[in-house]
Amino acid sequence: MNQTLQALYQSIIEGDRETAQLKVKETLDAGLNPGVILNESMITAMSEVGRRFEEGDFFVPEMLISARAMQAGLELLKPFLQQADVKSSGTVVIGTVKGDLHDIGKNLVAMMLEGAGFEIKDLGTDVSPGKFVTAVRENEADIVAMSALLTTTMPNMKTTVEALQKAGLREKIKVMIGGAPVTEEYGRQIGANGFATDASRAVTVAKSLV
Ligand code: B1M
Repeated sequence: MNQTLQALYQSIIEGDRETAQLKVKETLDAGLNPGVILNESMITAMSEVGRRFEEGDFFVPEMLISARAMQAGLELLKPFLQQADVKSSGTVVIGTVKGDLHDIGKNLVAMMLEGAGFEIKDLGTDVSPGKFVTAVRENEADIVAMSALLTTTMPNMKTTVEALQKAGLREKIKVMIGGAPVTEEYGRQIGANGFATDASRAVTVAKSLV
């Protein structure tokens, strides 16, 4: 990792928003690829935060300030991650499932889908199955995209698929899922139409669904 990427990585771990933004600017000015900045420095930093949390070196407040620094950096990176002049590819209702407050991955997926021409209706975090159903109906969505970061909230993806079925919407909508603990196999089990491991693959999957 070069020095500026290393400094960006460090600023996210330390939860230093100003430095994170400054370092994103510097890496962009130096002509580094936005995907490299995101994956090799920023996402790697969040993985390290998770590792420290598991080891008991970090607690929830540290995770939270790191997340804020990450979000601040992402704000600046956003226009560079998105493609220009793309036409509407369909409407996506996206959210993190009920009980789950993690939104960085979901925001990245939303950002990349928007950049690829999808209309995005972002429901935020802790989204109940009923709220997904209402939003799908109101927005005449083509895809419902669910994110989960906790093994305990993953089952709410299944509950949401069941709620769509009950509402008579399941045949009209494609369901796409992702998030660190989510697997392709789990997607098959709950009858999802698509699964992606990261935000750029999410774009490929979404395009293949519409
Ligand atoms: Co929490 N957290 N957290 N956390 N957190 C994890 C997820 C954890 C793995 C940490 C650990 O123990 N190593 C662990 C989960 C363990 C498990 O269930 N197996 C955990 C825990 C336990 C918790 C709490 C329970 C802690 C507590 O309170 N004791 C609590 C739960 C709160 C709740 O949700 N109800 C909690 C809270 C938090 C904060 C609020 C402090 C904060 C979130 C802030 C925020 O999001 N605004 C936080 C953070 C920051 C993390 C870690 C460190 C980082 C997550 C992140 O943003 N990663 C995380 C550790 C880790 O992931 N290694 C951890 C970067 C992001 C870009 O990656 O979200 O995976 P990710 O998204 C990826 C892919 O997964 C994919 O694309 C993205 C990249 O391109 N993707 C999709 C995501 N959604 C997709 C949807 C798609 C397709 C792809 O299609 C629809």
